[in-house]
Amino acid sequence: MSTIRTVTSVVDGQPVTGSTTINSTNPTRPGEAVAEVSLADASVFVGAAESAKKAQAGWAAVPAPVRGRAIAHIGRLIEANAEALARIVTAEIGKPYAEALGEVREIVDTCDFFLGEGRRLYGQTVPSEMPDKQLFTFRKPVGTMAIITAGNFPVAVPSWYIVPALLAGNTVVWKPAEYAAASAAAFHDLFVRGGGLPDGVLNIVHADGAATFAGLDAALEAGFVDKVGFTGSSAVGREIGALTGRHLQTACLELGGKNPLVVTPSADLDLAVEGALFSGFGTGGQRCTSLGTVIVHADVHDEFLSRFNAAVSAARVGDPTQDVLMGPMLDAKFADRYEEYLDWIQPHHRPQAAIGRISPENPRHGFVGEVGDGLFYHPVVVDGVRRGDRLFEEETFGPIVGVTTYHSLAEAIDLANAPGYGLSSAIYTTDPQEAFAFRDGIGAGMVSINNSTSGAEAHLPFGGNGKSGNGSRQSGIWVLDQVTRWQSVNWDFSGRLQKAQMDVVELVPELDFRLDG
Ligand code: UN1
Repeated sequence: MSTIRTVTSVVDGQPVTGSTTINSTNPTRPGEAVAEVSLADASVFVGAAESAKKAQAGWAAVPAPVRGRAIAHIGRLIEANAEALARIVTAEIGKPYAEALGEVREIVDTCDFFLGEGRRLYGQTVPSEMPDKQLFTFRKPVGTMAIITAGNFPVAVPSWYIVPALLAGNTVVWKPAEYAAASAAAFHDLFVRGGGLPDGVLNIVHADGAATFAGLDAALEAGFVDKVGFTGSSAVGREIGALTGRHLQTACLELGGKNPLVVTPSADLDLAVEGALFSGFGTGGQRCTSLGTVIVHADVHDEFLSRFNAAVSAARVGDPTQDVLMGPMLDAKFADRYEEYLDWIQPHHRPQAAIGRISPENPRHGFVGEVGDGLFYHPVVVDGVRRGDRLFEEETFGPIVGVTTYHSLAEAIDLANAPGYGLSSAIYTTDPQEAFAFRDGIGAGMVSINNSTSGAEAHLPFGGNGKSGNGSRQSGIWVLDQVTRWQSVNWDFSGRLQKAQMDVVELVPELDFRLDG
């Protein structure tokens, strides 16, 4: 029996109670509250941004190697609390425990990567076109960052923003998903304590979408927010992009995906099935990198489908504290929306097995644990999806995978790009020419060859194109361009004004010169 936590916003180191309270519930047993969450209104968000703004100069003045040590300590504290944090994640969003532990590992990996960056944060020395003059570049923190994250990766994805943001000398207001508030509160506690962070450096605000948007708008207007990071749906991403655009800012947007997985005739079919199973149904299909559509060559369609169906039917579904591939939906909101996606199945589609909510009337063979009123759904494979179908064109966050066929690789690439997202993609092939042609033709920011669409490593650029984002990249050295801005410096020590492009010495070439013969 888990304890019910009380979760409030924390602004400038102080708990702030809001005007309404909701429960964050356990999707395995929705009657069970994991946390009582006090939701703040827009003014608390603005206050948090103001407190971050006030704390920023002080934090930036802490030498970068010392901030790197803080990141190192955060990583060690997370590691020491890994099981407890993973248990909260499993209880709150139903992520299978092994995956939840992997998610916590991703925070540690991110800290391990960035702890050394405190001793690098390199700028460049650049030659000048004039004598006695030197050029330099410096990375400067962007200032205060508002980070708004989804709850499907309630602790790993926030760390992708917050670790490099803090390392680079920014302060933060973080708005996590309401249904993952206990995981977020635990993360916040570990970061503040592990990093020895001064008050105001990492503020957390629990609020609903409307209050967050209004608060963000006002905080941008007041000049308290210099950069926004958002992970969530493409629809909300557009709104955030429009809002920040009006303030001449580019948000870091990590949005949805309709991630394709191409199975070529040369593919190792069992490997492709394993990849499709994990990409489609790991995390209940609720990753931004989850598989949308399998695009399988007509010659291997039947064989692939029969092996995929066998794998889906044998997959362990149920209690996320046990060894399962798939637990419940994250939250009732996602279960409701998923039911709408199931309505997109049309007469020309061929669902391969039972669909809908798992219950005594609609049972899943081999279900692990008790279904009760848990938000458990059948994993669904729908053959025969095609262009123009909502199931083919739009993200369907949840355990549903479409299957379609192709005849030439060019057609497969065309189908893979057609929905207009561009986050992740995969091809299963043993032919290097196919692999390279796919890499070249696919619009996605991430390409897997003989691996799942999901499961990116924490130090490679992560991000998408098209409806999946605005081209920003997270993770590794690439995220530094989100959390810092380049400053150019030119230092003239000649003692006179040297004018660029004008006071430049010319060496006179003999361009008419030709060799004899
Ligand atoms: C997300 O769903 O927002 O690559 C992130 C993956 C994970 C991260 C997913 N490492 O699937």
